[in-house]
Amino acid sequence: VTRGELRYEGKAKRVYAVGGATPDTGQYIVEYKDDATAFNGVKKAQISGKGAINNAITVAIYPQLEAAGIPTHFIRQLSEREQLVKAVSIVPVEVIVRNVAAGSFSKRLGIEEGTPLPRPVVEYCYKSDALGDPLINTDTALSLGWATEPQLVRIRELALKVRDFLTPFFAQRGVRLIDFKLEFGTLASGEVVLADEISPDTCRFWDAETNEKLDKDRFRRDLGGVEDAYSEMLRRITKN
Ligand code: U5P
Repeated sequence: VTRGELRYEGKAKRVYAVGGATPDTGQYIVEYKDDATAFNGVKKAQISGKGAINNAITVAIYPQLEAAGIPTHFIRQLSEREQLVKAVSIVPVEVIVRNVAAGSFSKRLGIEEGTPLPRPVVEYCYKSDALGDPLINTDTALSLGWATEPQLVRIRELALKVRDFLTPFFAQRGVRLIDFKLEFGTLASGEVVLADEISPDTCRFWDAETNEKLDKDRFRRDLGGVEDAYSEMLRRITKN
């Protein structure tokens, strides 16, 4: 499988059509970059090895989500930085699931970071770099035609199913899953599938013993040890 035309370039990934004489229609190649951004691209850097680590982490997790009954876009790993995925139309909504107050939730509501939430909170943001991913609700997404009502119901159900799988998965590896961001796509049939990565770029991971941050907050908050934290997460995820 070889890369065809570049279809999309985001902050951390590039998406290509499949190239060659007989391109596999309905499939894309996703390439993970080392670029890191925070605060909507205001802060930029390269984190060496990040693309390969995030690809490896996502590749390790996605088949387990599939096995747990969550349909995804993932087909297979192609190389250190590349995956073959089903072509989907991305729903322009970032779905955030929170187990513990942190980040923008703590700031917005004045709740101390680290406060456990008695039940998970699902939030939705409009995926727009220009607008800084503003918080929306499902009525916004419906009214603006970003998804249908059954698709939004399914997205929430799948997001909570991902949370129910990942929370104990990480706990078994000595990691508290504080919160995470998901993206969903639709297939030509309209079926909703999980897309995008699950990695220290898109999740908050705290060490279960020490509460040490093992995620992108090390970059966002200039805590140092970014590469080490990402490698440590890969090690824990692929250990068993
Ligand atoms: N998050 C992303 N991308 C964004 C914004 C947030 O992946 O553009 C993730 C963070 O890594 C965190 C969760 O795990 O969503 C909630 O972030 P925040 O709203 O508290 O900043």
